[in-house]
Amino acid sequence: MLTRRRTFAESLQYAVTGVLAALSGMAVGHLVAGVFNPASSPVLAVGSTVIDATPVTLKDFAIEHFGTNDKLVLLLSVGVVTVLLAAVAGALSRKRPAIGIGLIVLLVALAGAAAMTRPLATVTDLLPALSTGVVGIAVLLWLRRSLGQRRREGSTTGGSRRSFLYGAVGVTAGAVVLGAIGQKLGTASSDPSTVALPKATDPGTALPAGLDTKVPGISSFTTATADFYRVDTNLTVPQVAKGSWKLQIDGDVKNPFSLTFDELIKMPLIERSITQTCVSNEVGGGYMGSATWLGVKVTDLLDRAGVGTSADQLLSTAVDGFTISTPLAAVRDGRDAMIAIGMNGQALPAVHGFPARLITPGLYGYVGATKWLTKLTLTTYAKDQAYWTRRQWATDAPIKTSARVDTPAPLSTIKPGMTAIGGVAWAQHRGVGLVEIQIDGGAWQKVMLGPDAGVDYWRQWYLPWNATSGSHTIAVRATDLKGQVQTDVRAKPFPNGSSGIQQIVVLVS
Ligand SMILES: Nc1nc2c(c(=O)[nH]1)N[C@H]1C(S)=C(S)[C@@H](COP(=O)(O)O)O[C@H]1N2
Ligand SMILES: [Mo]
Repeated sequence: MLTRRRTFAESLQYAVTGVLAALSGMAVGHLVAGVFNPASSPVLAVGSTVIDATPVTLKDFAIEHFGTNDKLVLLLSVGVVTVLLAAVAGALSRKRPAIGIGLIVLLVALAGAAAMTRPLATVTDLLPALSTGVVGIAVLLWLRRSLGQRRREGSTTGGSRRSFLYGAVGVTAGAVVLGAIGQKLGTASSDPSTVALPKATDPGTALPAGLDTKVPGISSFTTATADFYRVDTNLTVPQVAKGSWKLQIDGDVKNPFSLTFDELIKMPLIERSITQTCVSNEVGGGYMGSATWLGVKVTDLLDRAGVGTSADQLLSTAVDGFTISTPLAAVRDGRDAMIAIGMNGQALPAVHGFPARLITPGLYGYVGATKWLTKLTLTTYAKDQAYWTRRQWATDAPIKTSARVDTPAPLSTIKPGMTAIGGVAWAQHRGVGLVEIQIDGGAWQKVMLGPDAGVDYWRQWYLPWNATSGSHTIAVRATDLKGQVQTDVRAKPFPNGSSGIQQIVVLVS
């Protein structure tokens, strides 16, 4: 009995050595990646590979388009699985050290392979995985030695138990510090907020004041940059230094060329208010935002390059190899598709694509809003496909007309009496003509519209309402300027955007 208990305690200690070896190895790998390329960090490289490999049809939209929380969940899962494997291997290595070392080698091989199969990987991307391996094995052997020593001396000696404990605490502290330094290095390499931008040569019409103060609870007319939704496939935000960045224009063009950031911002600049929407936005959802964008017209660049006759697709590539395909006809039909460098009066923040991104009014982000843009290629749909269209999302994806209730909040309880029902409606590039609401299944009634900032921008709306006690359902629908009412047919985001009418329930008491 006593020996069995002792065996268990020993296995536990060996499990701890396995976990500590894995953690310290990963921390050093993260540090090395912070110096060379943050995305090659073992956990991140494995996580990104998992994202790309997950079949679209098996996933909910939230997993397909990684929002910030989903990324955290994914990283934690990769971490937990690694720690569990390391604990098991550590425990097994009590009798057979080869098992512990074998597992570390296997994990390192996986992380290395993941890093090397990332788009644009270079040989230096192997360094984090290699250092993870070297440090992991060294720590494993070192901790084993202190355990082995202890056993020879008899486990009752407090001195050796203490030395193992100190070793373990030291390794943990070292791992935390090195990992944190790696994280800091990986995110601090460029600071967009210090970039000064020129004024627009064509500022468009100034944005009128919205209903923000008039209707409490309504979405503000301009979405603050800090509140703007973020959707991309990146686990680490690409940190692009504007000094080394270039925008290349190639493919079916007479004069391929490239521009530095300083050359780009010397071109004529337009400023436009545009509402961007993610195809993964559910009816009534928050994957959308409205901002004033500063940038260079895509057609100015295309004119300079001289587009050939074969192209029907503008294929854009991000610095990490991610691609987006945009129908060339849409880009050239007179809408203000632009290479944006500014958002709400400042340089783009890193999460929204610094130093430059594509913005195409009227199209969902996955077919027109490439962040960290570095290349525009004139090509054809027959020849080239992009990240999401290769995964069967629609090639041409205009944003569907829709409306959302912001206030009262769904399922909230409000006081009886005069209040306002309000929200936003959008029909990018067609324009919102009419918004109606329906209370408790009654007649559709016209609401008041907020100021008009052009067809590419959302419209705030509201209706004063005398709320009476009880439970009420409120539905909202928008009609575009051509008189086309939004469809009431329910659709999920895949493959070309959600549809249907939002209906909310509120309790008045
Ligand atoms: N490089 C890159 N650009 C990208 C994406 C991406 O994953 N990588 N996602 C696209 C999608 S699906 C959307 S909806 C918008 C979101 O832009 P935002 O994060 O600035 O709101 O970026 C688009 N551009
Ligand atoms: Mo999206």
